[in-house]
Amino acid sequence: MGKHICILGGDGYLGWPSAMRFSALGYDVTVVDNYLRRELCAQYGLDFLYPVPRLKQRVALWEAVSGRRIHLAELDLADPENMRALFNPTGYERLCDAPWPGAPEAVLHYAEQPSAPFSQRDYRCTDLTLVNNLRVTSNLLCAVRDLSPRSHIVHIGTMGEYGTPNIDIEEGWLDIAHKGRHDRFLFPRQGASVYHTTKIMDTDLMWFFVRAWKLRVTDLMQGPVYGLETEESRATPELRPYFNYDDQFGTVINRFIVQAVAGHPLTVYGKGGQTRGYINITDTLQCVVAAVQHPAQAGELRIFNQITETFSVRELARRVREVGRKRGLKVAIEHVENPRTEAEEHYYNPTYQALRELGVVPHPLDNATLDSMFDIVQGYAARIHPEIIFHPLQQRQPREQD
Ligand code: USQ
Repeated sequence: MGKHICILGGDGYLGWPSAMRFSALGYDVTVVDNYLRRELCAQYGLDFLYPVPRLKQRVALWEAVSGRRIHLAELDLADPENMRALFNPTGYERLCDAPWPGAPEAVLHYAEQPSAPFSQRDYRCTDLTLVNNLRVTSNLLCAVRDLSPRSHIVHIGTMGEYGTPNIDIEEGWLDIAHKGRHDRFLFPRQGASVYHTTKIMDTDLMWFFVRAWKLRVTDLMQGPVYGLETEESRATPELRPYFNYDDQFGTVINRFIVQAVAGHPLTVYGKGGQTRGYINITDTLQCVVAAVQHPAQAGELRIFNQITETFSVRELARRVREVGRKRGLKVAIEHVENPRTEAEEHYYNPTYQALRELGVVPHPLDNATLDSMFDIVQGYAARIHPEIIFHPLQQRQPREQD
């Protein structure tokens, strides 16, 4: 097999930066996307902070700045025939209009609806999230089993699969002693949203396929990501990943910076003791490269916790306020009623060593990083729509009755 990597969900916040990174490293990269997230954002009026060209243009721009070609297929992977065509030379050549680069060494799977609040906004959003996420994962597993069993699947999972248990969180697995006997199981999972629950189901499905057909799979349990610039996007702003700051698709650090720039109070949900593991987008790229370059064995479901450090949202708000104030902005913090169902004060102590052992060098969040994010976001201040920053009434929580 050559160094071909297929990136499912290649238009996304992480998909496109990953495509450029692997291309820069000399891989033959194929990106696949049906623009689901873009279309959902357009349909619900959730504009990106800045315009982001569609993949065809980005692929051409990347070729112009790097001299390297990324192959593109615009198609819906929830259709099993589309997924299967990607792993077949004739199907691939028809879809990508490019010669078959050989079976992929790795398939990076980002092709899922990624938002927790969106997944339970109403019954249609729940249906879309469940059907899309589970079908794409299942289609991928079947296609790899049947057509490309040596390809290494690297799936983006989430730390939210574990929830916030009152014990330390291990990297995916837990050794249990019960009535004098011992065994090893997946670490107990308890998602706080429909979206997180689809990721738990993905893990179960992948574990079954690994046991039954000896596939090789890495599941990366990632925390909320922040940032909007990677080494490759510095060539031109049109290569930046898209950036949401709304309360459906925006992640919290990105949102707080936009709020500070817009003069909107930083929206800490509830008490603000919710603690998560955070990671810079550039560290995410290091992690996925490390996972691909050190593949799982046949018959192994390998799970890594992909975070750099932990913060409560209260602490994050204070960090963003401090940097914003140094820049002369008036930044306030407001504890708003929590639109989510989650513990607001809890124990949180995850392990996250395995990726470091593979050579990942973490970059903790510092004021310089926040400052560089402010620099970019302030350039687009005129494009911020305050009305999409916080709209709790649009959301429907599971505890409500019809
Ligand atoms: N939060 C606030 N104020 C806000 C937005 C969020 O206090 O304005 C809080 C949330 O209630 C939550 C925490 O900040 O406790 C993180 O929220 P988030 O929106 O940044 O992240 P989340 O919804 O958990 O989801 C994001 C990505 C998802 C990924 C997940 C990793 O959208 O795709 O899987 O981060 S994790 O959180 O570890 O599950």
